[in-house]
Amino acid sequence: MIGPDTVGIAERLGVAADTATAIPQLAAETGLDVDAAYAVQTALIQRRLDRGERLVGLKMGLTSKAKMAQVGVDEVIWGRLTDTMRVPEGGTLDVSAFIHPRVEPEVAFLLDRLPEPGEPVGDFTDAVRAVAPAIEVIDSRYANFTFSLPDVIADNTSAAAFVIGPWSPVPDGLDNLGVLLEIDGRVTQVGSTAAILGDPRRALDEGIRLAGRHGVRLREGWVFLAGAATAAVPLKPGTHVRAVVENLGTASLRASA
Ligand code: OOG
Ligand code: MG
Repeated sequence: MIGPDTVGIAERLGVAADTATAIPQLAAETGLDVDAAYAVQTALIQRRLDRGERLVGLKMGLTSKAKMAQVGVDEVIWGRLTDTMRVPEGGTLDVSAFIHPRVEPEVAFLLDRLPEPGEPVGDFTDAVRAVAPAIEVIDSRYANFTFSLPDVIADNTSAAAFVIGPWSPVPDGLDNLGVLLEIDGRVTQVGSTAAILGDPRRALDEGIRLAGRHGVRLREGWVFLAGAATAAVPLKPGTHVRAVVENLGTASLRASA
């Protein structure tokens, strides 16, 4: 039997993103399982690297029950971040470049020296230089923001853009900081970093382990998004979004009108 057409599927997803045009789900039709879906994700990222983008980090997805329930997929997943996805703190995002963008509040880690593959992270503060509040913008390339597990993995876990707020040294009590998402000054989501696998530090262990299975090693200097602590909300044109993490401060962005 011939396997799925990895590059062809990546091209469909890449064009959907480039043209902000939703496509139907494709995993069932093309016979993608989880491993094949990560191969598609690799090809989709290669397409970005081929046009000059740089890998700058890794993001985790579905590390909280709120997120799993929102999208109906209950496995932890990971995707890649490139330099062009980063929006400066307080910057404006051109929402017309996206299909149906959503925002979610996250915690980011700035990676330091990481252990050899297969070895556990010993001291978290050796592996992570700093932490920051963050906003992730996700934009599923699938119609109605609806997908299966292999579909969302192939689509680089809906990654679209991200904002990182100010970096701080790793604070005490990182496993239970309050998290808010505000739109135009109104609180729309409330959570805690405890929602992220019980402790967001666990997201790093999972990222190292799961990405390692596919030959991807996290690098010093990379940004790591641990996953949203709350459900995501639609990003509407002309709005101002803030993610507030207790003791860490705020990440913010403006959606173009
Ligand atoms: C998948 C990406 C999930 C998170 O933080 O849980 C994610 C999606 O919801 O479309 O980024
Ligand atoms: Mg996310």
